[in-house]
Amino acid sequence: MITETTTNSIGNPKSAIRNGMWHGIIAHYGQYLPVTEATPRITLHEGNTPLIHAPRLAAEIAPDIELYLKFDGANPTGSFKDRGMTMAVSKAAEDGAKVAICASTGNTSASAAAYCAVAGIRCVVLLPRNAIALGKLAQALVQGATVLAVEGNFDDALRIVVQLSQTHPIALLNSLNPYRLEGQKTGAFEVCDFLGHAPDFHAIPVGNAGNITAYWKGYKEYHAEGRIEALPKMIGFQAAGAAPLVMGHGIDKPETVATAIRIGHPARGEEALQARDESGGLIGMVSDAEILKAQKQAAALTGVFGEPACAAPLAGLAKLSQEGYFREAREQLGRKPVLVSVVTGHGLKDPNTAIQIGGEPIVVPAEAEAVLQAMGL
Ligand code: AN7
Repeated sequence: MITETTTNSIGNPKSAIRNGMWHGIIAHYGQYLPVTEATPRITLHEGNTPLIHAPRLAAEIAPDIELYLKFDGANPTGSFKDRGMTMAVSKAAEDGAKVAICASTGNTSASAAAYCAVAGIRCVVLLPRNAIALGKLAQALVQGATVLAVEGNFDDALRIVVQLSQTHPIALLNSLNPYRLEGQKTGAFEVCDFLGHAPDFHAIPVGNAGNITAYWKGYKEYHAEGRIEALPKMIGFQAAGAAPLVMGHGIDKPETVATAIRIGHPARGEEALQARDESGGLIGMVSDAEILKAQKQAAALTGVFGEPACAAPLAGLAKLSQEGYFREAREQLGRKPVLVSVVTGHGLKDPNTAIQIGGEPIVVPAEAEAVLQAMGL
């Protein structure tokens, strides 16, 4: 539950929730973030996203867990990237940056473009040509970024922006920027604040591996502060065609329908493996067919419409549950383990894939009788 924060010493001490309204993660969690009074607040009031109990989905895919979805697709630009971007762009503005750059499989570029629009910083985004979802491309273009379609994949684009940010006065907004992780760790804080404790397991899609790293950091910080008593096991899932952390080596030509996580050389790979090992969790992989099935199941059984990448951990959970993975935890706890899976991006981002799995509408004449007939009544 969110209550008025009076301990927040950053900026206005009572600025976190004013008149019942949410003012973003820096306002709410500033005491845990590397900001000072001199840091401009570049915000779209991101965060405070719903944690939704999903018993109907759990009954279908993993009946031995208590499943919650953290719907980060409800952020202002439709993905979890906004948590990191409010921090990264605020710090870039504090440093006087005039130009910012990122490589992206889509969501980072949409978020970067939006926050740079707030700050008045020029934004340049490098996207793998013909390999990002339509909604994300539209966002970056409409929000005024310079959009470059690179004739290569995400890993190529990332290599270029890292190089340029090292040789030119250009702020790097990828999750190699430590402020991105600082912002994204607030997702873990929100989960714990809502539940009143940490979940037993935390499931998450893994691409460039920034978010699993950030969540683990957030849980560990809350634990060190004594705000939670136990830590979750971190369960990451990659797409089978883009699963370097499962295979144990980089993938030069990653392929998956979940374009958000079509990444072969994750920048935060080592940290992701560390999060897995420190927490006693795992990183697994699922096929594209499993991803698409889980995406539709999740939307139809929870009302939470996530993009394909978010279905990777859900498809993974179904497999783990069938294999009896949660049995031991259930016996130890004497109850179903609580598992939070992050729905990292909104399903509307990728309408082309959604239409493919959604099926065709039934065409009917404009008559009540025909509608009843189509309904099977
Ligand atoms: C919906 O936008 O990498 O493991 O450039 O958009 O932190 O990379 C997106 C990644 C999961 C994976 N879910 O997170 C980008 C980008 C969604 C995403 C991930 C992404 P990381």
